[in-house]
This record gives sequence, C-alpha cells and structure tokens, in this order.
Amino acid sequence: MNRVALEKKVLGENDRQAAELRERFREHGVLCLNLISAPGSGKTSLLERTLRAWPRGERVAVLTGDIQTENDATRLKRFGFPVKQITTGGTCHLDARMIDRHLADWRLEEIDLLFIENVGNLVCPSSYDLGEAGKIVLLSVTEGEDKPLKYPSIFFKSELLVITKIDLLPYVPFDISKAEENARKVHPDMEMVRVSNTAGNGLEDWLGWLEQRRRTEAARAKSPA
Ligand SMILES: Nc1nc2c(ncn2[C@@H]2O[C@H](COP(=O)(O)OP(=O)(O)OP(=O)(O)O)[C@@H](O)[C@H]2O)c(=O)[nH]1
Ligand SMILES: [Mg+2]
Repeated sequence: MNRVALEKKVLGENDRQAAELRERFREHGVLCLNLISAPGSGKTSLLERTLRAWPRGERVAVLTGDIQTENDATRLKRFGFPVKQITTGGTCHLDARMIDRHLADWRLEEIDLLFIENVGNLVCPSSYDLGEAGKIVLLSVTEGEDKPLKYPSIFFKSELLVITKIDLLPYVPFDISKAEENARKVHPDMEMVRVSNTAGNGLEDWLGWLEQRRRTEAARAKSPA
C-alpha cells in the first residue's frame, strides 16, 4: 500500500472513531474543546488559569497530551478537577482512539465541559478529529504574526484564536493587529481574544467566551435537529 492510501485509511478510521465520540459527548451533554498550538504557547497555563477561576462544584475535566512526561497533568491536578495525561510516546498529535481509551473509566454523565490539550504542534493535530465540538488555536506573541498564513489549516478549522503572552508585547516586535488580520484572511469569522496567563489580562474575555460557548451549545442541544 502506498503512503497516501495508508494515510487515507488511518484518517478514515480516526474519523469513524471521532464520530462515535462526538455522538457520546452529545448524548451526555459534554462540551468538548480541543486546544491546539505550537509547543510552549501557553495551553497548560491558560488551563491552569481557567481551573483556578472555575467554581468548585462545576463539572470540568481535562485530558492533556504530550509526547513524554506527566508534567502538564501534575500542574493541572492541583485544582482538584479530574485530569489525565496522555503520553503519545512519539506521535505528534492526539487521535480519537487515545481519547476513547483515556475516557474509559470516566463517567461522561458527570462531566459538562471537557478540555483536551493537544500535543504542542501546529500541523499534525489539525488533521485528527477528536470528536470535539470545537477547536481553539493559541498563538503567543513570540511566534511571529505570520503564523496564520504559514499554518492556515489549523487557523481555518479553529473557532477561536487566543493570542497569549500579551504581557511580552513591549519587548517583542509583534504586530498584534497584523496577526489578527492574517488570521482573518484565513478564517474571516474567527473569534479572538488576547490574554496574558502570567499577568491575568484578558482572562475575563476568555472566560466570557467560554460561558457564551456553553450557552450556545446548550441551546443547540435543546433545539430539534
Ligand atoms: N510571559 C508569559 N509567559 C507565559 C504565558 N503563558 C505561558 N507562559 C510561559 O510559557 C511557558 C510555556 O507555557 P505552557 O503553558 O507550558 O505552554 P504549553 O502550550 O502548555 O506547552 P506544551 O504543552 O509543551 O506544548 C511557561 O514557562 C509559561 O510560564 C503568558 O501569557 N505570558
Ligand atoms: Mg502544555
């Protein structure tokens, strides 16, 4: 079998498993969001901020993916919500089978919001559907404002762009308006927020977006198909 045919087969099988996961999330009323960025853009930091701000009784959970180490799960478990690490052992993205396997001993009826932190990579995670309701792409101000043009697929497929590390703007030659304009060239309707995970600026916009997204999903679930 040649490489293209094999890749098609793998992606076809992944799509089938992702469709099953999406159906299970829908049945149990789980809003699943898939966070994607280059390594180190601030996915775990944003989730740390989110869990810290999250009301204790609310039912949120995280699956966090990395090639090696349990570091991100250790960071996120401190907030008392269910968190599991997925180590891929070399694979540059998560796939639907890994999600399915790591959900096996969680009761989906006890989760309202599930974050998946993908492996740090702007390319491979874009091709693998995980059954999520939406993808969120992060871009930090140290990465250059041309990234939406260089890696269009993930910016096209994500509903929200989170620009991170805005506290560093005084120190780096990053034109934030240009970055947003580039993202809009690839994805005209894309929503955007700007945050600093360290200083805390913009976090209310991110949390507000999440709240609104949960409301939209709940309304969609209630309306007849
Ligand atoms: N100045 C500044 N540093 C940040 C911000 N967000 C994250 N960092 C730092 O950036 C580094 C990487 O952050 P992580 O949250 O681990 O990034 P990540 O995207 O989860 O990284 P991977 O999981 O390895 O892909 C850490 O040293 C963070 O403290 C921010 O908003 N401002
Ligand atoms: Mg991380």
